[in-house]
Amino acid sequence: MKVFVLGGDGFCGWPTSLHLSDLGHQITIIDNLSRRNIDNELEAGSLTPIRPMGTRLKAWREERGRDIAFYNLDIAKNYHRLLTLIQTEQPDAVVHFAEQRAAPYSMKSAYHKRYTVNNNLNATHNVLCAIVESGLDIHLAHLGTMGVYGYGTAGMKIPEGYLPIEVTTDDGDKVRQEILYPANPGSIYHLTKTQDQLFFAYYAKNDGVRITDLHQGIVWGTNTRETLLNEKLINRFDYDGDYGTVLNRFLMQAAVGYPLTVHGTGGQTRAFIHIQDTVRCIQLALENPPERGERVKILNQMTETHRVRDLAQLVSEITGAKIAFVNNPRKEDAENDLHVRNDLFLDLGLNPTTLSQGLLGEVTNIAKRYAHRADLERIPCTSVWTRDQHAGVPKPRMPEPTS
Ligand code: NAD
Ligand code: USQ
Repeated sequence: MKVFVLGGDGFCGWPTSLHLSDLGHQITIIDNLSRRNIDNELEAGSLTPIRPMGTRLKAWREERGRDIAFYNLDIAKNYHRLLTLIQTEQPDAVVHFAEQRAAPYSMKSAYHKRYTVNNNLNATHNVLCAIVESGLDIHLAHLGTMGVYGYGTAGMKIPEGYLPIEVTTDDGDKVRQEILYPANPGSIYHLTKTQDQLFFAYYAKNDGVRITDLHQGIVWGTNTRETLLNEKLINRFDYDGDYGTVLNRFLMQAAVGYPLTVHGTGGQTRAFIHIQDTVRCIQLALENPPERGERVKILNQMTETHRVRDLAQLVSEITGAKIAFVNNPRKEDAENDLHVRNDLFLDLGLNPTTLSQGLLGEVTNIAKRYAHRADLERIPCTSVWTRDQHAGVPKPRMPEPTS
């Protein structure tokens, strides 16, 4: 298969590109390197020493004898370059990772909200428009988020995208339907993903575009079988207050002796998936596309759910790290239960990597190994959700590092 990987320099996109290339697919990465520029803006960086794209691709060629093409372009802005690439290369599938993906970054200021909306919505819409304009029957696989659902239910498991409902007509008849699960975003970033869903529903209905939307949980871990082949292929590991996600942050904090920063009571329950399973899920999604004219295929790409304070406890038990309960900089429920269906991927053969299998290795092989690269000043989450917080009341209380 010829596959375009949009956002192929990122945390999920890079290991996915290698995995698909290793399976024999012909890969083209398109990425404007905006994530690396945001690192410059935030004066932060990956805990792991990620190499420039040219070095990465050369190392992959040396390891596996396979070429991956790379184009540096902004898919939210350079529509005609994107269209021309699609027309000339004629990919069978496009995997779309190319969005601003951090909730805290999206809430930092009006600039960051507007950037996230402009970037993410235009990126997604340009891809859809270009697929239609090319006239090709391309399968689009998009990385969405569990956060489109919000994180609670009325006591049922969150279904895979669609909610069965029954309405009573004016004549008293009962009509059954399936509708998109009601969107309930918790940040401007998550909001863009809920809007993406409407683009997809429309283009599937109007133009018969074959679309898979993968509602992914929080990805943890760093490396995959392919990125482990050579240190020059290493994947990124974000730990800063904007881009670091909770479990990887806890692992890194434990490694540098920084108390684990649990927001509020840590009662937030979230869905998780290991990066190795992410790349396998993308493979499975590409191997099982929807039919032309079918509604958007939505799969929940997660393998387990955990409460944040339980994760902190687990990491603390493994490492001896202290736990600090800090003021929550976000506007979110203090406590929630989360039950999610993920039967579709399990039925396709996903064999999940569980926290219990992978956690210790991640602490030792990555967090401790690269701890010397950490900048502890980048750890606190300084992005806040509301105007009152922006006005300075109350400011998040951050723990003092212990070493
Ligand atoms: P990332 O920021 O590491 O990677 C995104 C990549 O897209 C970056 O390399 C960036 O430079 C590129 N990009 C962004 N805007 C672009 C544009 N306009 N044109 C070209 N390239 C652009 O993020 P990630 O963690 O790899 O996430 C990838 C996708 O998966 C995102 O859409 C995210 O919403 C989704 N997702 C991620 C997680 C997670 O925990 N990391 C969880 C659920 C869903
Ligand atoms: N949290 C802490 N301490 C920290 C960091 C986070 O307690 O140091 C808490 C947050 O308050 C939140 C939870 O942990 O309740 C998750 O935060 P996160 O930063 O790990 O994840 P989130 O902001 O939801 O975003 C991440 C990815 C995003 C993806 C999403 C999937 O950055 O791209 O869409 O996970 S999901 O959470 O399922 O919506």
